[in-house]
Amino acid sequence: MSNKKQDQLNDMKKDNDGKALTTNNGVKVSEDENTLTVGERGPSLLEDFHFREKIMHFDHERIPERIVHARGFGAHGEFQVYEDLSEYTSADFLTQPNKTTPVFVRFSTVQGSKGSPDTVRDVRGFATKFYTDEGIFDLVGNDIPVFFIQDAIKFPDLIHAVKPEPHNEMPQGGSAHDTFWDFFAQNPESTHTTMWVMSDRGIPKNFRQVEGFGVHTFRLVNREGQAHFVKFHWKPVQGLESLVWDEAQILSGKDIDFHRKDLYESIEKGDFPEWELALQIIRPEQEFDFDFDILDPTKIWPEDQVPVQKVGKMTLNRNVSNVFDETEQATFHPGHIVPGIDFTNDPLLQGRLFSYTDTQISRLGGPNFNQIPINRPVNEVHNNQRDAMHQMNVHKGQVAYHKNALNNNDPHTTPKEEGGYEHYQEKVDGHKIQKRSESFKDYYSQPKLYLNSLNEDEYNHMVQGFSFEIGMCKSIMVKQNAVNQLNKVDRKLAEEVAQNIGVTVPETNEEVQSESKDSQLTMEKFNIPLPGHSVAVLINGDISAETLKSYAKVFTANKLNYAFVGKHPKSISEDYGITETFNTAHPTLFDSLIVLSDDSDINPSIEEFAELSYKHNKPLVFNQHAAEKLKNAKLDLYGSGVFISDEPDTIVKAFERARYWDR
Ligand code: HDE
Repeated sequence: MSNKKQDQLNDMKKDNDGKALTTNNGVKVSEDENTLTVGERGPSLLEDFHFREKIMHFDHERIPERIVHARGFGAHGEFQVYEDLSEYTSADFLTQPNKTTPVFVRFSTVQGSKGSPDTVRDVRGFATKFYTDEGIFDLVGNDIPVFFIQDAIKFPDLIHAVKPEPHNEMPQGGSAHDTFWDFFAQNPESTHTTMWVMSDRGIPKNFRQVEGFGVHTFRLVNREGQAHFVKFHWKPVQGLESLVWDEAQILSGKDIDFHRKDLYESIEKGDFPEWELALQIIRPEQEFDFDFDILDPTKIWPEDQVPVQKVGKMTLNRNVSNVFDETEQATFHPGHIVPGIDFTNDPLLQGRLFSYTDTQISRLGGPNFNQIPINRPVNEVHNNQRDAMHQMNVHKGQVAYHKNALNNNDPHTTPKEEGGYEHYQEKVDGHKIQKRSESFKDYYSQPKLYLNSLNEDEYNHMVQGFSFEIGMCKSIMVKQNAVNQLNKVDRKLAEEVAQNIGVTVPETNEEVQSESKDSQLTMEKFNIPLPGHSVAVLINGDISAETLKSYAKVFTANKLNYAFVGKHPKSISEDYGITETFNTAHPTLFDSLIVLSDDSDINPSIEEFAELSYKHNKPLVFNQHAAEKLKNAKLDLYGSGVFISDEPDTIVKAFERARYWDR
């Protein structure tokens, strides 16, 4: 399947097949292994231009990593709107259901550097570039609907606090350290987002199963110039799943590429992840109808109050050809908008509009980064901007200014009725001040709403998250201050965390009084479809090829990924084999476990595998022999989510729940 962006990229792709090796100046090279020297053991000669060029280019291969969101992984895809949304917006990609718009998505972690592990506890970036026929629209969002701060001027402070500490550059990839928790305690607006990060949302199982949120309040503007406030959401068709913290930590060592590998392999296999674009819309006259300020990025619009409408679908169906050329050089910007979409006065959003281009100029070495293939729009670009580093175009003609008569005033402006962008004509009136609006100052009601909306397991995981993270701080003062903040949200939470980390429970109960819940905040509400999950089948002793074949049949029929794991690799039949061994496979790399045994003694590695899978609450299936042999293992053979059966399709039943928290 081709799309406009792919066609454009294909035109720029370089293929070395059958080609002669040349220098960058096109001279054919005859020798690429030995430098030019005087005699076989003599001095090297600088006149070896191929050597000089090869080394010089290599010396400059690295560019600065992103200051935040450095570690990321991207894929191409398509977006299609379900119905014409012209009631709300004039944007062409949102009003034409027949139209397929190419997209490029980059998922990322925030804190860690480019080589940090995927499964750290962190917010995930979810940035989407829509290559629309009216220009590029970037939805530069996260997997958590709120943000730590309300004003962009505090962003450097937040990031300095969460990044590795400057005196020893530790820790890498996480927020479990003093400066982050000091920031948390001293900047109460960070409470809400931090609660989300300490919940299961902070350790997603993969990129395919995260939600996406534009976070800010944007405006949709229709052809008549009428505006509505809007929040953008991505709802994963794959459902939402998280890791267990212990599992996430082990994975950071076992496979630091865990998330990118999952996305890459799913797409390679043709198992394309999908998200539905969803909108929450507030009419202008409702702006002040809520007990929170709709411009405050630390607040959600509870879905029970402002329903979410699913309006379109995005499918990621193509991996990049080259990660540096495409993913690393991609420049997302919340300021890339198209006619029919506009900003609001959210002070965080306004600040972002400055930051992204600015950082991209230093990261990509000049202002012409829009000409890099991945960043080019699919429609034509014409203006009077000229020159600068790495100019890729050859501009014709004498004229590079507006207005002109010499070139018939081209390139010409376009009236708004014909698709020229027009900023929404909001009326503003006020004094210049540096002060946060009073309506932004309720820092605790929504954290409480989030807490009230979690189920018991999710609540317990959050207590563990806080206890681990704050517990890792060295300063007793920081730990105490952090617990004092939690005491403003919820007394029980503060008590439990205080006890776990050995600080004092604050004397007075300062918790915000609210019983409010939102039914859409628990991850439980997501249906988790079976396809795409993985099964490790551990083989003990002699299991017939026929038996394995009958299991493989069930896995294939249910689109489950699987591996037969044994002591040694072994080809069983033409199609089936033991591809993984107890040395290469690990329980954290699979969603579930089946143990098939004959009546020989169980291999100790299988016992360890089963115990860890049990600890991580995964579905387990043992055949009768295996169950007998695992009698002494540290797991409850009759516990929740443990099935004893010789039937291959028991795994389907076992996956009725992706995790059995009630063990
Ligand atoms: Fe970003 N952010 N951000 N951010 N952000 C960057 O831009 C910034 C914020 C987000 O995959 C940087 O090109 C400021 C919120 C994503 O390439 C930088 C503020 C949200 C990505 C920057 C915020 C995001 C970035 C670093 C406070 C969710 C990765 C490299 C006002 C809605 C995009 C770059 C990618 C990247 C600045 C807050 C999401 C420095 C000043 C809120 C997904 O410009």
